Amino acid sequence: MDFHMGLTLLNEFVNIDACPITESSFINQCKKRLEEHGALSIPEFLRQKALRKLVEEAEENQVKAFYSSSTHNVYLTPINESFPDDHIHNHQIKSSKGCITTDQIPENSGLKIIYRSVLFKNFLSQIVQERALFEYDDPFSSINIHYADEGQELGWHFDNSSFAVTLLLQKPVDGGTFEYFKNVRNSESGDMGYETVTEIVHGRKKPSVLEIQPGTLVLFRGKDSMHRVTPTIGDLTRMLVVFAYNSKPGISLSKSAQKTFYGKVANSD
Ligand SMILES: O=C(O)CCC(=O)C(=O)O
Ligand SMILES: [Fe+2]
Repeated sequence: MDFHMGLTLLNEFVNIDACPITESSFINQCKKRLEEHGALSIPEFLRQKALRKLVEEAEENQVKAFYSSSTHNVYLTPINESFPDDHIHNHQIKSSKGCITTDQIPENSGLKIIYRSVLFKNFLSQIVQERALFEYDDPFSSINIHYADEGQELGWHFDNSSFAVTLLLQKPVDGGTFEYFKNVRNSESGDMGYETVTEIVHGRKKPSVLEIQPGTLVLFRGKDSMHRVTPTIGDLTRMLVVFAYNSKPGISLSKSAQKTFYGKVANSD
């Protein structure tokens, strides 16, 4: 597909006038904001009509969602017996949500058009400074929709991936707030940030809050920035799309992770 066809197709779903993702001044502005704040939100990224359609699709598919709850530490790593039980490394936190996978999203969905768009991938790769971005090789992990019903939350954690891309479809009546602290640990140097993590987990520090309305695109560096989503309040489900990319082709989520996150494992050779 050439540039103009690609842009015309994307323009059906994305508000290109307000978010000119192929223009270098817009790209540079986004890059700077991500570097400064560790998070970047682009409001009104989705067109109103596209948003309404995607909410409808997500609602229809909610019955297929795999609901799970887990306890984990903030690093999403196993308990380390060499630390005392009360060490922050072993502090257990609760998370729960529903999730549907790429294969459960319609082939003609705007989500697949956006996710696979070369122009969108170029936009992201320039902001996060990767040479190129690739979809997952397994049929589940590239695009997920997360559902958080009343009382469900994501506890404090660091992500395994170096950046995350999300798109909020539906905001609850209250709660469901994305809170974060920039650069709490340094995964490259191995600094675990235990002191700051302890302060945060015990509620002794005031987090930054990302204001997100439905239709907002968010880019986030969650590997070193600790974050959480507060419990949903009220009977309107929080619905959020996660676009996941790799910096190399041919990567699948491990079978054990597929089982944990999706409650199923894809056939593979
Ligand atoms: O729901 C969100 O806004 C963030 C999700 C998140 O942090 C994650 O999936 O790791
Ligand atoms: Fe996260």
